[in-house]
Amino acid sequence: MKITDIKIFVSCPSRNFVTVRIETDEGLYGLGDATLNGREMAVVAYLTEHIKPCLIGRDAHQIEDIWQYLYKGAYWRRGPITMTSIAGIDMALWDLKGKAAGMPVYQLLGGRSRDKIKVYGHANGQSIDDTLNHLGKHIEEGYKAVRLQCAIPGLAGTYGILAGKKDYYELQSNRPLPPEQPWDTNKYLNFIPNLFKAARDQFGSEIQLLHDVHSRLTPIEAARLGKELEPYNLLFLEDPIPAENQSNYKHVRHHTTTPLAVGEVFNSIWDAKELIESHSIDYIRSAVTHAGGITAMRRITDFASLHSVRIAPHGPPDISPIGHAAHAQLNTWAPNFGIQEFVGFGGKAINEVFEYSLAYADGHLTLEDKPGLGVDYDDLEAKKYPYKRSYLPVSRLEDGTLWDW
Ligand code: GCO
Ligand code: MG
Repeated sequence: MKITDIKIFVSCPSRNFVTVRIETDEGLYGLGDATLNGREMAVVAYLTEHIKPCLIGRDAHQIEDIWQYLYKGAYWRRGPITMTSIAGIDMALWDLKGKAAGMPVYQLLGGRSRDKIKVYGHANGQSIDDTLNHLGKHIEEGYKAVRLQCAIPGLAGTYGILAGKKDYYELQSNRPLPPEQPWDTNKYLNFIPNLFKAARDQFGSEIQLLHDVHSRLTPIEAARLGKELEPYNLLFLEDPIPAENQSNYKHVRHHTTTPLAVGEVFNSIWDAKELIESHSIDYIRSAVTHAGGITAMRRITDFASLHSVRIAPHGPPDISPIGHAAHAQLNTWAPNFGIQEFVGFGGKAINEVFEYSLAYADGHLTLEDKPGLGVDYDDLEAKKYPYKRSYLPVSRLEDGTLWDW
């Protein structure tokens, strides 16, 4: 099965998505997600200029060799642009192999380990009451696990909180430059335990709760937060500190029994190696789309399982339905699957452009058995939704100092 063409599409049916379509001489095509939020066009350039010309004419069945060729053969290894580009190609090749075999990708990985995929949703609000109302709605919809984020009193704007039902992405549509948000660690640390205390007081101990720090703390501050949240029994505390310094997680770990999760910005197994080997974390949150595809995530998953670490793949709205489908395939197989982040697919336009065989019910996703990833992409329909330049916000302290993500 020879690769005859590789098409790269960018569209914005509510969010920017980069979609890879590998075409073959057997008439089959494979689809992959290569979306990197805020850096979409850099990935498009890498795919168009540096990957596509090298792959035309190769055997699409040689997934491993193509992965090694693009990773080891590049000389300049790793990095988000390279690894997201490799991910788009790798996913499309797995999709193709599944279609050629007439089997869903999870069968090729080793078969089904579970019937359905447990997910966690997001409850946000401008106040504790607001956030708890949103949590209540999730519980009514059957969610067994929910992430809680709340606007921090005294801070004008908090990331991850929908202000008047708009997020940072929509807010910047008339001014496509990185928005800026204030940050104050003291206000944050003083407030967050109250949110979780109120949630447990109102909803009891059954519902699993999570929280995302977005890497804003130092190790000792994260240790304090972890300790203060212990009475509220979190499923995990996500990205408490930046992870360039993997050994920093040991400090957090040694001070608290709150489980820790990290990895959404990682782009290779090397970013997580020490964290996993030293058992400094409980969940690895790398995404198929950003960590080099299914081939790479299968390795990360196996490596993590040796150290009692479970996978909890990053599942934000800025990963396309193709990336979510790849996660569903991986999660159906992975013996050490933990939980999948899932906030739904942003509306009508997405469903006109993408087809996917995933359905939410009662706190879980179920995957319909279809060959490959079980997805499709309508490139003509997608033309109605052209790319819009857009950025994630940056954080600054009150005095103007640029702060960590
Ligand atoms: C999450 C994330 C997202 C990211 C976003 C970046 O846990 O879902 O932290 O909110 O910030 O996906 O592109
Ligand atoms: Mg996160």
